[in-house]
Amino acid sequence: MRLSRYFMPILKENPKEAEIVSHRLMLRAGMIRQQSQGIYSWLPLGKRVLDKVNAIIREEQNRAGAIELSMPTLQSAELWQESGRYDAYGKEMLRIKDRQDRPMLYGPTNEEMVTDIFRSSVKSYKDLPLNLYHIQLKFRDEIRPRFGTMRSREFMMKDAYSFDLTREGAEHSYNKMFAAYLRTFDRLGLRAIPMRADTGPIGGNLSHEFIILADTGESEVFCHKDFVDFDIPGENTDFDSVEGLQAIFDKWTSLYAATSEMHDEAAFNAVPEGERLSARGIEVGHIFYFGTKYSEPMGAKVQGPDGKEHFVHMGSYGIGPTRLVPAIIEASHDDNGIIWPASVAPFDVVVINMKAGDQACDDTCELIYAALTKAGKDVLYDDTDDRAGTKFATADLIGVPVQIIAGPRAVANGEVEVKDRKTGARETMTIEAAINRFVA
Ligand code: 5CA
Repeated sequence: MRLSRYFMPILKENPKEAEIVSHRLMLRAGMIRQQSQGIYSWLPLGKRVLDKVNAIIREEQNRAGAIELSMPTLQSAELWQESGRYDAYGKEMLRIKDRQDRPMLYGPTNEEMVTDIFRSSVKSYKDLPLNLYHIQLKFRDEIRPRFGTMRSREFMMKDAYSFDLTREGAEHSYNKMFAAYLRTFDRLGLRAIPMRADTGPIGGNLSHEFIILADTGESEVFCHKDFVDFDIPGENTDFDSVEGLQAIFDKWTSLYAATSEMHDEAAFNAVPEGERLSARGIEVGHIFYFGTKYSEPMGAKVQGPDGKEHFVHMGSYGIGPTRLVPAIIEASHDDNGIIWPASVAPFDVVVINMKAGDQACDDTCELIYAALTKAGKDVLYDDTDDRAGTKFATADLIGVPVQIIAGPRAVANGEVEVKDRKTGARETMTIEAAINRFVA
C-alpha cells in the first residue's frame, strides 16, 4: 500500500476526549472515528488490525471444533419473549419497531436465536456435540460507554454456543473453549488469566472471565501471581481428549483467581502474601455454562440413546474483538506510539523513502516494496513528500514492527537502515539483506 494513495488520517494533537492511552493512540493513528456516542467507524488502518485479530480468533475456534455461521444483528422480540429475557434484559436492549409495528431488537447476544436454529433441525443425540459461532456486531445501550471501543454501545463479539446431551458433555465443550481462549489471547500477544466470574444476564453458575492485567482496566481482580508464567496449551492440543482438556482446566483453575463480584477475601488471604496479585484488569472474554436455561423454555431437545427426549445442555462463549484492539495497545505501547505484536500488525513492514523524488531513493524503495509484496508481506510504502521527521513519527505512531529506511547517503552505498519498532535498534545493511530478512 502506497501511503500517498491510502486513507490514514493522522492527528498531530492529542484528542481531548480520550482518557486512556489506547483511545488516544487509536484516534491519533486514524484507526477509528466516533459517529455518535459509543458508536464507531473502523477506518482502514484499524480495520486491518481488527481483521487480523478476527482471523486468529477464527483459527482457534475452528481448531477447537466450533463451526462458523452468521446470524443477523436485528432479531424478532418473539424469541426473547419465549426465553423470558425480553422483559428481564432492561434498558441495555435497543428496541425497535418495523413498519408493521412488530417489535424487533438489535441483538445484545444470541442465545435465543442460536437455540431457535438448533431446535429447527437437530433432533438426535447423534448430531451432538455441536458448537456454532459467529463474529458479529452487537448493541448494548450502556449507561457509560467510554474509552473508545473498549466499552462501546455497538461492538463486535465472537460468540459461540455449545449443545450437548449431558452435563459432562457440556463440561468438555466448556473446556474446549477454555483452552482455545488461552491459545487465542496468547497468539494476540496477551497474557489473559481466567477468573471465576459472575454470570449476570446470561445466567448459569459456571463462568470464567478472561482478564488482562492493566492499570486502566475497569475491573478489580485478585489472583495468584504464578498465573503470569503458566504454560499455554500447544498447537498440538487434542481437543477430543476429555482427560487432556480437563487437565488444562484443572491446572488453570488450581490457584486463586476471581473478579471483585466473586471475590472471597478469606480464600485470597490464604494465598501467601508475596504471591497475591491484586490489580485492575480488562475483561476480553467470558465463557458460561448454563445447562438448560434456554433449551427448556424454548423446547430445544434431542432424542437420547435411551429413546427419550432430553433438553440439551448449553454454554456460550464470548470474545470482544473491538475491545481486544485497545487492550493490545494498553499492553504494548511507548511514548512514541503503538507497538503491535507481529501477529496483528496492520502491516508487516513500512518502507520509508526519506527523499521522495530522488531517483536512487525512489528506485530502491520501489524495488523493496515490489519484492516484499511479492513475498506475500503486507507492506506500507511511505512515498509521500513529507519531511523525514514526520515520516519517522508516523511510522512509530502506527506501530508497524519493522521500518526499512532509505535515505540518499545509504542508498548511494547500496544500503538501507532497518529499525525494530519495539527495541528501537537500527542496523544498516545491503538492500538485498534487508529484503532477504523477510523473504528467506
Ligand atoms: N452471550 C455471552 C457469551 S457469547 C455474552 O454476551 N457474554 S458477555 O456479555 O460477557 O460479552 C462477551 C464479551 O464481549 C466480553 O468479554 C467483552 O470482551 C465483549 N464486550 C461486552 N460488552 C462490550 C462493550 N460494551 N464494548 C466492547 N466489548 C464488549
